[in-house]
Amino acid sequence: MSAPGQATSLLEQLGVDRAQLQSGDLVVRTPITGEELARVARTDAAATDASIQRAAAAFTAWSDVPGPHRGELVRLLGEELRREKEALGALVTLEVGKIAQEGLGEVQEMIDICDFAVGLSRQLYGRSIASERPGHRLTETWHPLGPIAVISAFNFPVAVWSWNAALALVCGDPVIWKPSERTPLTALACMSLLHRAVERFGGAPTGLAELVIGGADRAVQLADDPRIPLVSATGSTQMGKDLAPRIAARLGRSLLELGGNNAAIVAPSADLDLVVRGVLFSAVGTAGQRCTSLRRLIVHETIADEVVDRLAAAYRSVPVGDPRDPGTLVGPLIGADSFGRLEEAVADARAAGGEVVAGGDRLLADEFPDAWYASPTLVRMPSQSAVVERETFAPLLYVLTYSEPDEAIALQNGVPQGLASSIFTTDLREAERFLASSGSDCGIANVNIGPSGAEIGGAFGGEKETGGGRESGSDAWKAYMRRQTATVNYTNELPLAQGIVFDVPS
Ligand code: UN1
Repeated sequence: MSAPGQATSLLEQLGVDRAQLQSGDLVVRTPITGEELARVARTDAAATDASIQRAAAAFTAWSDVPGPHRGELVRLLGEELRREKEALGALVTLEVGKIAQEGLGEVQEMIDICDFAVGLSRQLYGRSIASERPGHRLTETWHPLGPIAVISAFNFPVAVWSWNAALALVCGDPVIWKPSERTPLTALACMSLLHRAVERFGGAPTGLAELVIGGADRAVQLADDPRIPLVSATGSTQMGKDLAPRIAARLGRSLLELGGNNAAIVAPSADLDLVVRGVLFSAVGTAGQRCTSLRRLIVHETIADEVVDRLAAAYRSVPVGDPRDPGTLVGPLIGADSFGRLEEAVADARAAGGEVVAGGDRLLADEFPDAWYASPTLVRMPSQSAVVERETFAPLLYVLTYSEPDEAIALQNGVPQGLASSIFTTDLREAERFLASSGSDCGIANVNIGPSGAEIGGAFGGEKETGGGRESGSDAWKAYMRRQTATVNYTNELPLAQGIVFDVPS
């Protein structure tokens, strides 16, 4: 079936109204062939304002629903996702060009976070704190926060929404979602599945989940609106730098998950079979378009030639092509711009003394003249020059060498971003040194796996220009709630804290 025909039938199966796909001003194309899939309407400023208004009204009702009942809605969403895993995964493949396995994996991430959130809905634990005053009780309670804006990127078009939405919904918060302009179809499909869950749930307020389709102007509108206490934004560092000051200017909260420039250190004791497999998945998987993709390999000088030779052989044999074909491991880049940035980075790397060991070319241009397939690219660099310090969202891996462990850690930390990192070693001391406070400065630090492909159970995010936010598992839910400290006096005395005496003379 043609890509447009396939998209139409998947969207129908997923319950998206045909009328939403035909007459809009936003043309959606598949990166697989460049063909048009649909025309979707953008949400204008007035309609966005109405969405925020509905979400604010929904908050009043939803925040009163007990947490475990809110969890029931997310449980039903998880069921809908399980039922439509294949269809939604295939739509992810069509809309962003991920291989079938990774499209399915992304939907599995959604199912996993729903399960996590259902459990969480009964565990929004506060604390009981020892009071310094006799007859007093001090507690901490987590209350719902308000409508949350979620701004997501093309590369994980559905999972990132679900990390935020599943947590926000159990925390008592409505969600206003602005997906990437490149991925409105998977967003419409998610809204339809959530709608099915809402119907089965019965009695959820209108405005609990809103969708805003648009570009940077809509993101700015959400960032500026004081009715939205938290804006959770995933995308480039530049996007974060544009939005964060606006949110801060109204003293709103932001949760930022921005660029990464993720490295793996390969120590002399490393198991090189693991290295080759781990590096391939992290560096060429998802065509290098994960924020956690491996971009820098820091190899001990004594094994650098061997590692590069083995990787170069593997790089040359990675099947690049139509991501719907089961044998394909690398699909297309999202668009021409991405390929342009890859070319530019390769040219800059060459100018800085880099040697292109594999890749760097456009592939399949005859078969798919309107799509952008790149050969996985491996470049040996003499040093960590400016081009290595910037994130290029493509299957481009720089190889650097080191001689002393401290030098490897300094290189790993010597970039502006701080998302994910890893070390391949069988030496316990080296591994622990990497994980210690003086080791990796990233939000994610792995041993004997690459930097990408995190599970939902851990907190996800990073430091420095990555923005500092944490989404998904662990206690990331606390960002979606407000903390209230309560002191209760159950005596007929009034002792003051800090022992202050404040007696009115009688
Ligand atoms: C992203 O690229 O924005 O850890 C998210 C990973 C995935 C999520 C990536 N679980 O690679």
